[in-house]
Amino acid sequence: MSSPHPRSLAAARRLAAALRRVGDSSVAAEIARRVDDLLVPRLTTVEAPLLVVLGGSTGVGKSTLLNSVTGHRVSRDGVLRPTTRVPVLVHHPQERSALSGAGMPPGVELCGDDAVPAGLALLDSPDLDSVETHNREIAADLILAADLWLAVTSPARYADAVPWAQIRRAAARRGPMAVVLNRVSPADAETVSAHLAGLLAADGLGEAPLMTVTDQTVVDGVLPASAVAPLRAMFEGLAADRELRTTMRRASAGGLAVELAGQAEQLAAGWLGHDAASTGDDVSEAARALAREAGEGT
Ligand SMILES: Nc1nc2c(ncn2[C@@H]2O[C@H](COP(=O)(O)OP(=O)(O)OP(=O)(O)O)[C@@H](O)[C@H]2O)c(=O)[nH]1
Ligand SMILES: [Mg+2]
Repeated sequence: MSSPHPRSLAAARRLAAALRRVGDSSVAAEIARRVDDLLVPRLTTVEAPLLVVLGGSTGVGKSTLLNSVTGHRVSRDGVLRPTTRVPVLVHHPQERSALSGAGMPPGVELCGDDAVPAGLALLDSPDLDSVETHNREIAADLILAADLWLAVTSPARYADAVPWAQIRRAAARRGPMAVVLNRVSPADAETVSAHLAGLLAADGLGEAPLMTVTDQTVVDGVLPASAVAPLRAMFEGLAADRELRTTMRRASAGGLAVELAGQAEQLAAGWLGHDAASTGDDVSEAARALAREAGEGT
């Protein structure tokens, strides 16, 4: 068993307590909730199933990819946009209890499926740039909760401002990330993939692995197994490597700690010179302590 991280854990709890003392700030309460529900479990359950989130614009084929990886329709795909309304978390049936208390985002529909390798939980998200307010509201929690963010995009969408902003947000949270260029025609695959790789590198994201899935006929919601073989191989590789998963979950926790500490500091900075200044000092000090512990290797 890997040990928990007593100093980061204590710093996280101290920040949540300082935020709760603030009183009637809904932003402070929201950050405290995320510390308690998303960060603390990541610090205490490093060996829980790795949360892999498929994120991206509506219609890029997230649900179809997930269904294709399992080989059957687990998450509803469709032509009506947006199709996925609630995050669907697909996991190995024997790991359901390991998911409780492991920092999964709120409001997910759990679905056990033998085709998901143990050690991973795959989350099909609603489109995160949605016209639907509710979808946009859960987007932030999903980005924060992901142990591995799979940014799914397509030749039609990858250069658009909104999906790109989402890739940047996920990168800013400093957790492990990979990019899937989906639905690309075999003839264009090389050119489009090189262009996307160039854009990622220009944004400092050149280290994120980039995978290409070519456009093929969908039958009963599923692409041919060969189309998603690289994705499936990545999942199986992660499932087989417990040490790598633990390292990724630690990296995810570290990135999340720095992100939430930054949000808390920003909030406290707004109180300087006001009545809440001394409460703000507590929050700010607790946030800096958490960022320091996280920076020293969660
Ligand atoms: N021809 C073809 N159609 C695809 C492919 N991938 C997805 N589709 C179709 O595109 C439509 C949208 O796919 P979904 O998987 O529902 O997309 P999504 O990203 O989950 O969309 P939301 O849930 O709305 O966010 C469906 O009708 C799919 O059958 C592909 O590789 N080739
Ligand atoms: Mg979907």
